[in-house]
Amino acid sequence: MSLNNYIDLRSDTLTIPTSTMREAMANAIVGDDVFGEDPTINKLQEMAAERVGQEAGLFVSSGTMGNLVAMLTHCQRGDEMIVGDQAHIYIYEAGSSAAVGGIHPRSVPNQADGTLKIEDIKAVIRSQDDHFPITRLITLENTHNRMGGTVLTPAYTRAVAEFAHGHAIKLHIDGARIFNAAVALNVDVKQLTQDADSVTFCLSKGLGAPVGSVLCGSREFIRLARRRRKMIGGGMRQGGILAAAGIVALEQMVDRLREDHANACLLAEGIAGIPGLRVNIATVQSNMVYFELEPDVPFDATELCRRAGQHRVKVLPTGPRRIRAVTHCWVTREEIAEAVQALGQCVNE
Ligand code: TLP
Repeated sequence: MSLNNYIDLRSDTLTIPTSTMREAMANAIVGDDVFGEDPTINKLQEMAAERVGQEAGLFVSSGTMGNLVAMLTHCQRGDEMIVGDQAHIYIYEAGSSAAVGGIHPRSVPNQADGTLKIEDIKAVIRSQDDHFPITRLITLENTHNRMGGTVLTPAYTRAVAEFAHGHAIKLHIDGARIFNAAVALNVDVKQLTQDADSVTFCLSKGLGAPVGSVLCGSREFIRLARRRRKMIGGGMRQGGILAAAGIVALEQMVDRLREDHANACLLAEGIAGIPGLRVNIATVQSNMVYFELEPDVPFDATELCRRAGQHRVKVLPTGPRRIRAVTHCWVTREEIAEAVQALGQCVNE
């Protein structure tokens, strides 16, 4: 089950397509998507929009592209966007809102559960004054990657959407792992997405497809977003080859995310029992486990990851003493037990 003979827990982006996906890809009926004529892409876009309770969808190459196209569609140059200070959009997307869109990011602190406090959002909304940019957009992230894969609830999402709309501000959700959130909460994913003005989700993370994300929103929003996607070179041509795997991902890979979450719990419990490692179990709500080296461990996260590699386990340093492990469909329960054992050995070598 492992990837290239490793128990590779660095990310769920490392998942490779299943044999059903490869078969669907080989048999996909394709056309030119820039003409709107790829039937497989069209089918995926309709399925995706229906699943998340939005009117229309747009296939994009990545979560990063989906977020950028959303920001470009909601905002004009010089507008401001409110974003969590630990958000993927803010930290890991090469400053695209500013670099490509001329959009000014205004960060507010992410809470330990991944939320933004509504009072913090309220405090940074700009008043009407020629000195200020115009606050146009709020972005949320669900699940929240850097806060530990934490899950935002339907009630919280609805509250932020109502607040945003009350101030004539749009809400975008970076839902790279929104299906993990839905499965963790045992709710229909619509409850996490239908109140937003746009949402992106990734097919190529825990859902296992090789490439692609879908941006969803109203019909008019997606019409405008298509133009922004074109502008940044994202026309998908015969991308139905990829969309075919995305359809399988939506049909077959969502419910099984439960296994990844159970494995993440098992991993976290195992790590909690290793002297020298510290893990905050409360944040382990989906398929991620972040853990830290205790202060008395005489080496850093990079060294721990190097040692783990020698035991056929790959984990990712995300800070000087912070490490991330992500469970996914190519890691079995037995391999989780093996990984815990290996990590224990690494700390004591
Ligand atoms: N995250 C990747 C890395 O970029 C950190 C990972 O391994 O977790 N939103 C969120 C919340 C994400 O975690 C990611 C990818 C993206 C967007 C971007 O998706 P891609 O990689 O498809 O551009």
